[in-house]
Amino acid sequence: MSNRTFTMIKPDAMRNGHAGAIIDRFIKEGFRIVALKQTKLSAEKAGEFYAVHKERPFYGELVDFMSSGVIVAAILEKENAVAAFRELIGATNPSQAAEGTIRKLYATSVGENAVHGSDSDENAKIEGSFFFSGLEQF
Ligand code: FUP
Repeated sequence: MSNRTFTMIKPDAMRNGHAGAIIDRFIKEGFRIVALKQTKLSAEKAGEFYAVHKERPFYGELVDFMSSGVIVAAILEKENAVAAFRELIGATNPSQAAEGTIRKLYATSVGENAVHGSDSDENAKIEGSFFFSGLEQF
């Protein structure tokens, strides 16, 4: 187990002014910041990141949304990070997310759901290296 996960604060949460509160929550929940940056995905890069969803009906909207504004990308470390972080962010659809989770607090809808969290150690590694070189990870 790598104890690392990858996250993005999505364009909705950035536009709504929640980035500071969300990063503060990561730290307060015991995640150590391994890497962190603000960036913006082109439609091409967003399509590549979400290629696994290519055949899904929401793919076009997802790509448009994820390339619609700046994001914050980060690699976080904590024991059992992938599962611990998924619990912290809550269900994909904020209307089904548990009280106190980041998506319950800050997400707008299932499509514009404030944060991304890797779903496996393998994907955490792939997604982290999509955004950060080895020299940017501490
Ligand atoms: P999650 O792992 O919780 O981020 O959810 P998924 O990997 O299933 O979905 C990735 C992203 O696709 C979601 F964050 C938002 C988008 N999505 C939709 O827009 N509609 C859906 O019905 C499901 C996902």
